[in-house]
Amino acid sequence: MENTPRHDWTRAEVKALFALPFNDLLFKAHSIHRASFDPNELQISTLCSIKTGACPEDCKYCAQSGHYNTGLEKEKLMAVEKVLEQAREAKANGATRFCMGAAWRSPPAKEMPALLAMVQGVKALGMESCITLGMLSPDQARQLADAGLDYYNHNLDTSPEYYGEIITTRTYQDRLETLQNVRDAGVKVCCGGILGMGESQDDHVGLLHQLATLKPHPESVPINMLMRIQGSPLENAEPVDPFQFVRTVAVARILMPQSRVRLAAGRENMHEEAQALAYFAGANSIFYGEKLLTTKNPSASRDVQLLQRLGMRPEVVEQSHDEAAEESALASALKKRADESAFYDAAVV
Ligand code: SAM
Ligand code: DTB
Ligand code: SF4
Repeated sequence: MENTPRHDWTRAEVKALFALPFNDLLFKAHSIHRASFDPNELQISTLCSIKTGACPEDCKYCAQSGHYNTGLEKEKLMAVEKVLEQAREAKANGATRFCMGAAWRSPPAKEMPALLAMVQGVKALGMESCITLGMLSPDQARQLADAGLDYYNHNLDTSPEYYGEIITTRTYQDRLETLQNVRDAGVKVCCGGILGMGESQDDHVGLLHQLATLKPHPESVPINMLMRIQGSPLENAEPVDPFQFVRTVAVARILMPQSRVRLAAGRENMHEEAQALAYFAGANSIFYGEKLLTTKNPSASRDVQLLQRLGMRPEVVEQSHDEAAEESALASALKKRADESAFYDAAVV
């Protein structure tokens, strides 16, 4: 029963979940998690920055805002074939979803044909496609939907009250309108936020309350830990307590029982124990590959080792016969390590 999505959560209910003792909260979240998902399975996405830097928005956390001197080299929109080359590589490494990100306030009309070709190309590889381009008009959302786009990423980032401390060049309402345009076009929604921007626990309550009262819930909910960017206004922000991060994942899992909750940016600076707790609390999706958009992610070999130690495996996505015949680098590396440890176990017995 607790796994039927609700959209009428009150802020007081969300606050009460955060106030539960840690073990009670994790037990509740994990029980809900198990009822909807295989708890040992992770959805694997790989990111690609298709247009980098010189963004007109002033998001205080971002390496790509043109308002701050973060030392990032700006690049114009990548060629379609270059993007598809990276998608093929991501697929061979084991990603089932390819996420393309552009540093724009909204996509320029003249770039739409190339963007649509990227979405079509990723789909033709048998991968799920996700893209994030800033604000979308209803017409742009429809064009992307017609090209076969599976997910659009557009984060609310924080609570409505704290938003103005972080971004002044657009409003919360602007974000909600794009989310609605994406929904109306029939594209699945990827929407989450960032922890560690100097906000309070009440802002974590406010963010999750907003996400959990969207109807339907976002199918994908990325929870990012701030990657502190030198030269950005948040370069010295206080790190978040890892237990508060895990709590936020657990509350997201309880509020949105059918959504994929992603342990998104920030794993590079997170202990493996905290990541394992987040998976127990209900996170079941990660970004895989050495780079996020402009910052570091754990190396593939570190992730293979961690997943193997935890007995976790990538989600299997329905594929055509030919595609299924090819095993991804991630699947075979996990299998190889499993064989090696079986050998080791046999040797020490
Ligand atoms: N420009 C588009 C937009 O803002 O919607 C798309 C790209 S933007 C980089 C995508 C998301 O990445 C942001 O909404 C934010 O939540 C997340 N993000 C950006 N910089 C980050 C950082 N330094 N640490 C953690 N998350 C970050
Ligand atoms: C999301 O929530 N996190 C991703 C993706 N959606 C687009 C981006 C993380 C960016 C981290 C900072 C960087 O690499 O520049
Ligand atoms: Fe631009 Fe997106 Fe970065 Fe904000 S988060 S500065 S909109 S790239």
